[in-house]
Formats: sequence, structure tokens, C-alpha cells
Amino acid sequence: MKFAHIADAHLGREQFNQPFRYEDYVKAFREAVERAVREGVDFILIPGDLFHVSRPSPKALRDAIEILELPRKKGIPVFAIEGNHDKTIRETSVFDLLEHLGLINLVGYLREPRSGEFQRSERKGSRYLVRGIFGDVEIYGLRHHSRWQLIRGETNVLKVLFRGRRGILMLHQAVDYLSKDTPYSDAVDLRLNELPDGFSYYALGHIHVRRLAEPSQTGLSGPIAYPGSPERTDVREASHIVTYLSKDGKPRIRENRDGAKGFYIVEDFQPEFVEIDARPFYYVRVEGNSKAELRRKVEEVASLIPKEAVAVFMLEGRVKGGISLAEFNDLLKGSGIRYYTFRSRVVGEAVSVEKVGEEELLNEWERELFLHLRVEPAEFSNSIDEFLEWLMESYGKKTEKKPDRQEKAAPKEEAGNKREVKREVKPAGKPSSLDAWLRRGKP
Ligand SMILES: [Mn+2]
Repeated sequence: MKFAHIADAHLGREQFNQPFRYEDYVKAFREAVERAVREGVDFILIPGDLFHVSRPSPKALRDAIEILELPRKKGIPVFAIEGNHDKTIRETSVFDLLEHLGLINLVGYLREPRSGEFQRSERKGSRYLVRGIFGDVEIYGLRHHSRWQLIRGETNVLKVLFRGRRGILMLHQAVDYLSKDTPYSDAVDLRLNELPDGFSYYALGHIHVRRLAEPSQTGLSGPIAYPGSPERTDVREASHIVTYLSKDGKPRIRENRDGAKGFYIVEDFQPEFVEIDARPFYYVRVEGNSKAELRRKVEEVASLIPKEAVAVFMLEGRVKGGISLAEFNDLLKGSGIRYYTFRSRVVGEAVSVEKVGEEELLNEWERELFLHLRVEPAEFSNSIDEFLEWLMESYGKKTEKKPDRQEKAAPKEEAGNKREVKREVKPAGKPSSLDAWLRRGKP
């Protein structure tokens, strides 16, 4: 039995607002799926963030359909759960659409039972536990949930839901043990010992760098694996890191340990990483003590960067009077580098930040907030429920009442808590900052 484990494709993302980056994400996912099909896998697992947003553009949807038709034509089933980026509380989501088209099989704790060739449903509380099935392998999963939804006081929803189950478990969460040295180290959803034991393979998504923990390390029954995203989503996943620091005097290039992009092919529950040829991504740290030094080094170091690459230049050092990034943009006009951007950590008064990337300026949560707010004003009323749901989740831990002991221990996603949001989150006065506004009245 052989399967592919592909996570966090983020189709539809147009990194740096560059259309060619949209194509890069599609290309990387296509390459992964094509490779899996070529390798003759029995099935494919997609544990979340197939799309970058829960309502992808028609173009992103078309591209996803086109790619998912490749395994379908070969009779290779695809099992999927939704991630934090593409989940929705709507009755009908884009995942339902893909399922209706016969392209994916959803697994999870769902409102409606499924009766596809590769699915089995059983009633559990008010919903259905839907599992995937291939031969004698069972594939369980649960879409992304916030920690407060999964760990409710003494009750661990995952352990209740999956007690005694065997096979594969798909989740879209950050597990602490594997989050070290990743952007998720401060935002873990689950501790290692909170994962339900008994599965032969834990197919995870959410962490965008490749991570693997063997049973000998964790004491669990199977490996826990994050393939990472097939394309680079952040400087921490850069293919190369270039440093040109004052003390060295010359630039140094090294490959980034976390720069490998790809997915897993898993045979008899043993994952083998398959690398994908993603676009080279250079993270260039240039240090200087004057604008002239920084400019000279940027020009010098630029010649080391391949033309097809994406490059993020981080300017560092202490410069009297500070620097303006606008004074650097002209420098590489003739360099031929596909896309480059400057960011600054230069210390000095009046640092101008005209062209700061979204990753640099906003934290993960703020980026997500803006994604939610980006819908057309005319459409906002339609998506207000989803927005409130998300907002409630983000702050749910603080607004949640003590869990009712009588309540069935299963993830609750709608109704109930919405009222609380309206009560808790409404601004009481002039907001000092978004965050303060949202947190208003909470410790
Ligand atoms: Mn993701």
C-alpha cells in the first residue's frame, strides 16, 4: 500500500502580488500530484489548505479541478480535510463542490453522511464521523480547529472522537513537538501527548516546513509527518540564505535546511520525501553602517542571485539618519532578477518603510484578519457569519464559558457562541488599535 501526502498547496495565493507567483503555486501542486500519479500511489491525502482562501477565485478553482482530474482519471481517490485557510461554516463549501464533482472524498465530523465508494459514515451525536476507506486501510481526519475547540478542560475531543481507531489520521494543526524552529512555535494547537494514539501514520498539515517524528522519538504508534507546502510561502522557507555582514567582509551563500519543498510518498507507513523543483528563493541579509555601504553590498551580492529567483533583501545595521527603502529600489532595476523586494531592520531615526512586505509588517493573525476583511463591501454582509465565527474562534478561548459537562464532547462550530461574539467584541469606544479593539474588555 502506497500513498501520497501533500499539504498546504495554498492555490490562489499570489505572493508579493505577483501573478507569476500564482502560477508557481499551481505548478508546484501540479508537479506533486503528477509525480504521485506516476509513482502509482493507491490514494492521495490532502490535509488542508488546498486553497489560500475559503472562497477561491474561479481561476484557482479551475486550476484545482484540472489538477485533481489527473488522479481521478486513474481511479486514484483523494482524501481531504479543510485547513484554517480554506475552511468555512457554510453549508456548501468549495470542498463540497470538489467532492460533488468526484474529485475528493471528505473525511471528518460532518453534517451529512457520505456514501461514496471510498467513504463510510457513522452517526456520532448530531453529526457523522466520515472516514475514508481503501482496502483495509481506514483514513480518519478532522478539519482544522482552534485549540479551545479540541481541548475543552478535561475533555480531549480528538481522543474521544478517535478512540480505538486505527489506520491514518489527517489533521491540520501545529503540534508542539514538531513546531520548534518554525513560525508556529508560539502558536501550537496541540501537545504531542494530546494526539490520539493507535494510528499507523499521522498525516498533518499547517506547518509549512518539512518535519517528521518517528515513533521511537514520540512513543506514538506511527510517524507524525508534515510535508510542508510545495511552494515557498515565507522567507523562513527560502532555498538559500545569503549573509553579507560587516564583520565578514564578503558574502556567503548557504542552502537553507528548511528550504526543501515537496511532499511524502508513504509506503507501508514509511514516508519518503519527494522534492519538488520550486522557484529559488533567496533571503539576503546585508549589513552596513552607511547608506553607501549598503548600496554597494546590495549591488555586489545581487550578482550571486539567479535571474529566475525571488529575492528578499533585509537591510541591517546602524545608519545615522536611517535609510529610506525608496533609495534602494532603483539599484537592481537592471539586475534581471525576477522579483526582489527590500525590507529594513536598519537602526537610525526616521526609518522609512515604504515597501514592507505583508509578512514583515503583520503577524499571522493580522494577515488572516485582513484576508477576511478583503471581501467586496457588497459581499460582506453575506460573509459576516463566517467572519464572526472566525473572530470568535480567534478570541474564543477568552470568551468561552466554562464547558458544560452535560455537553457532548465533540467540536461545535456554529450557532451557540455567535451571540457571545456580538456581545463581547463590539467596540465600546474609539479603538486605539485593531488588536486592542478586539481584545477590549478582556484580560
Ligand atoms: Mn497552510
